[in-house]
Amino acid sequence: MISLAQVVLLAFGLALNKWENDIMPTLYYAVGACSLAPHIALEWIGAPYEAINVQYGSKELVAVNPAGAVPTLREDDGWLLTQCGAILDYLASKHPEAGLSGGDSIREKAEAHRWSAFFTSDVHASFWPIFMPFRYTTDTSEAARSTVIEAGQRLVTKQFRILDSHLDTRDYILDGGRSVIDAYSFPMIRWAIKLLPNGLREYPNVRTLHDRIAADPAVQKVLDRESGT
Ligand SMILES: N[C@@H](CCC(=O)N[C@@H](CS)C(=O)NCC(=O)O)C(=O)O
Repeated sequence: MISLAQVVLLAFGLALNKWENDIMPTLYYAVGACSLAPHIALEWIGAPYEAINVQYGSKELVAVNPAGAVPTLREDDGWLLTQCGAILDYLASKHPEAGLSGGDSIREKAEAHRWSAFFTSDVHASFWPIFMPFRYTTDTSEAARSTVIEAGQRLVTKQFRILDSHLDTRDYILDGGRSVIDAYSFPMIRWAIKLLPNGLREYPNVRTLHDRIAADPAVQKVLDRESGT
């Protein structure tokens, strides 16, 4: 038999949950950055949100994220969340009705974490030497810079081979269908198109995923907003 205290606690929990779900988020993003992923996720979700274009390390950004990096998410009550993977996971959990988590079973959740970690730690990290070669060598010569960039390209290539092979039998990265993890892949696939010597030529499945995501009107809307058109 359920007690009155339990009923009150349950009602309180439900009210808290509803309140947490109803408050509006603000995304701090930079053009062309990995913040494009939560920007797309927010658009897919379709609930009200605000998106603010910021410069890396700006006063406005450092006020919400001491690292001066994007993405940063701020909820209306002042709660802040950084780290792209955490933000995507949070948004998918906050809006189960959008069906972007990739599934709720223990294994489906583990797969989502696995691929989120892959993009954060393996793919994103492989691009760093290409974006900021001067952080990876104390040699200031042009030759050293080119060598670091080439090393980064090799690292990215290794990760894209893994992704392309995974997509051989799938339309989306997670078996549960389109998810925030596809959104996570999108900015990185765009970087690869620009920064790998052969673009996506050796990764036809990644190209197909890219084209599928890029054709989505919600994604086009976000890209237009980010490019200021
Ligand atoms: N581990 C962080 C990395 C965030 C990050 O470094 N974002 C880049 C843009 S893709 C950035 O803001 N860079 C600015 C800087 O490093 O100064 C995450 O996954 O959110």
